[in-house]
Amino acid sequence: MLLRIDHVGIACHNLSEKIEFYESVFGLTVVSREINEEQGVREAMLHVADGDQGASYVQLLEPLHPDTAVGKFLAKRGEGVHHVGYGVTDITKALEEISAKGVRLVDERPRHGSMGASIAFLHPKDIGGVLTELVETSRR
Ligand code: V0V
Ligand code: CO
Repeated sequence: MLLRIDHVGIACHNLSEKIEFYESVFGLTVVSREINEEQGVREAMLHVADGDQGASYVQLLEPLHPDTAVGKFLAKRGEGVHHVGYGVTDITKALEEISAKGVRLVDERPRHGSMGASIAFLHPKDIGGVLTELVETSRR
């Protein structure tokens, strides 16, 4: 069901500073920078590698407001890994299958994600404390 790791989402206070850090330490390149109002984030995707099943990225996330998913996470835990995003072929089918196994879905239906992808989150409390995202890419 899971094709690859699409991205690792990392919460930070200052997106521009964190981008510079990843560029200078790892030599990564920003391939997309977006504001997603629905998710309450300003985010950047930095390309890591290409594989048979598609590319993988680091996603840096800065909250638009304190009262957002990432804002609350930063207040509680500070900067660090926020979620793991896995590539799937058919996100609607994957959500049905996962839900049938008793895992709580944060999103019953896919939402709008970075670079035109369809995304949906699974509840961290049902995945051993890891906020998990499914990603169906459009064209990457
Ligand atoms: C919260 N919790 C987490 C967590 N966030 N555990 C692991 N990883 C995280 N990232 C825990 C938290 O410590 C609490 O546990 C419990 O869940 C409830 O948290 P809360 O602070 O009361 O917050 P809630 O319940 O209001 O919201 C938690 C959920 C929320 C997961 C439902 O963060 C959410 O809807 N996330 C999905 C949307 C999202 O994260 N968007 C930003 C990325 P204790 O302390 O009670 O034990 S957008 C993105 O990735 C995009 C656009 C993309 O990839 O394209
Ligand atoms: Co993400």
